[in-house]
Amino acid sequence: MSSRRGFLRNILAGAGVVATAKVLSAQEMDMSHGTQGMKMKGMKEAERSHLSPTLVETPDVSQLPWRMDRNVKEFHLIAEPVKQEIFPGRVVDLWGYNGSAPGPTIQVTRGDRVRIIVDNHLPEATSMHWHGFEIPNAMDGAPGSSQDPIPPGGRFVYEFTLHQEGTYFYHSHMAMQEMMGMIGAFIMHPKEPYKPRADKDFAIIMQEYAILPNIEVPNSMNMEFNWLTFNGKAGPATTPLIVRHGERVRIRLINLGMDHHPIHLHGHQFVVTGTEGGRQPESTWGPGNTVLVGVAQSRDVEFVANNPGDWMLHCHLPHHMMNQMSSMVGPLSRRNGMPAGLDMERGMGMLRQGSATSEENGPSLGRGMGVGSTAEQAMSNSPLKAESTMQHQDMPDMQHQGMQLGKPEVSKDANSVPGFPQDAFMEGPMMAMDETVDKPENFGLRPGWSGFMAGMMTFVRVLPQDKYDQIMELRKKQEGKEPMKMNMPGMEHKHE
Ligand SMILES: [Cu+2]
Repeated sequence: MSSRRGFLRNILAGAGVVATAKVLSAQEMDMSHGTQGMKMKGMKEAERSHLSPTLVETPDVSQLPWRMDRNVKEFHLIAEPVKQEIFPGRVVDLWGYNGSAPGPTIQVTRGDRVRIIVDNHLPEATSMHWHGFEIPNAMDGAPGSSQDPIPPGGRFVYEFTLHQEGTYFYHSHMAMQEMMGMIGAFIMHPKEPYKPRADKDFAIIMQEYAILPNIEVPNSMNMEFNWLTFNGKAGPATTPLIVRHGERVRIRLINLGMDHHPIHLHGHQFVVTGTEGGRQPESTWGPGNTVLVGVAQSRDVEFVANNPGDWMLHCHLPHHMMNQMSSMVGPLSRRNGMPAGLDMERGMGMLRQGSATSEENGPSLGRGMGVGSTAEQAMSNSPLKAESTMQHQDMPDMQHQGMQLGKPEVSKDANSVPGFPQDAFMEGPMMAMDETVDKPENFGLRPGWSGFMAGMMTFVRVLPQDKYDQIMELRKKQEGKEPMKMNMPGMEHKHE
């Protein structure tokens, strides 16, 4: 998020009017890292007025600041490897932008002239595509056709004028890099807010990863996934959306991955007001509570938060409501483990070491279904003993993650019931980690809530004024200690 003022100066010095379809080598760039944030101009004044659209919050993801260069809004994105904690204790190696995956959110207004300096700090070439933008072909970021890929250490400066409005995004146009996390939201605001004006506006990017417990690198070639994230976090590490009772809320859902996600909201009907193509005519707004967000699509939903309470917002694919699913089934739910038959690596095609495209791992990875594979742990499939299943010593893996280790309630004859267990040991009290994921936005949730939140799950918390104020107060206090990611200097969100 630093502004790298040194080389911005370089760029700007010779720039004047920038027709900057040029890749710079590392040597041409002054890599001195100025750390002062770019001055936010324009946005604060705009935010003061109710005549302006509400700024979009992206919980758990920062906002990308900009500087004005005469009439051009200048942004700076750095494609780079990142270490990201997607879940308490689970730090993984992703590729993203400016320190996170998804990368920081860009917000502009229709009509803006925008310059985006993209530096490639990856060990291989990349490209930056502006998804759905109607801009000159040379700015499209299609590697090999509209431009040369940006080499490692290189830079490409994009510049264009935006005449669209809606929920857009930027992403690497190298397919495997997309699966390492390389996407970010790009919100184009209208000059005047839509009517009725949204009081709260949020964006959530959905991603999925395949990562074995003993490795930190996602397998980008995999076709099944065990970590599902909203804005780079798996539940219960996701940050709830906080709204006041009675407010009009917009949620922008963005999907770029291998799966489609039916996103469901509890307690409210909403209307779909926008797609990746921008605002939809009001005549198309039929009520619903689940919206399918397909790959490469975005969907805006709007509703009046007229029903107080803590409402789940989640992908409704059952396996997308779980964390590290396959690997936890064994150790957690079966005292004597899962049956041998197919080891998880082969079943899910995950990496032990190296890269998915290496000679050893490459061609058949994720597709091999051979017999005679080993178990993930040496274990047999003996029946569960309902009364003694969840001994703490049976779950060494879980203890360090700060779980509360409660005991699930099961009936005495549970094992005589065909199909048991299903969720008994997959979610519930023993998965709770309220304290570990404690943050202002979780304040006042029902104790033990976190044991039932996983994967692509979060809350829309529709709060009465006093409770809302309490959380905003806590948030302010916390901001004093460590900067909240959604805020930046000069871009305060209104919490009045
Ligand atoms: Cu899903």
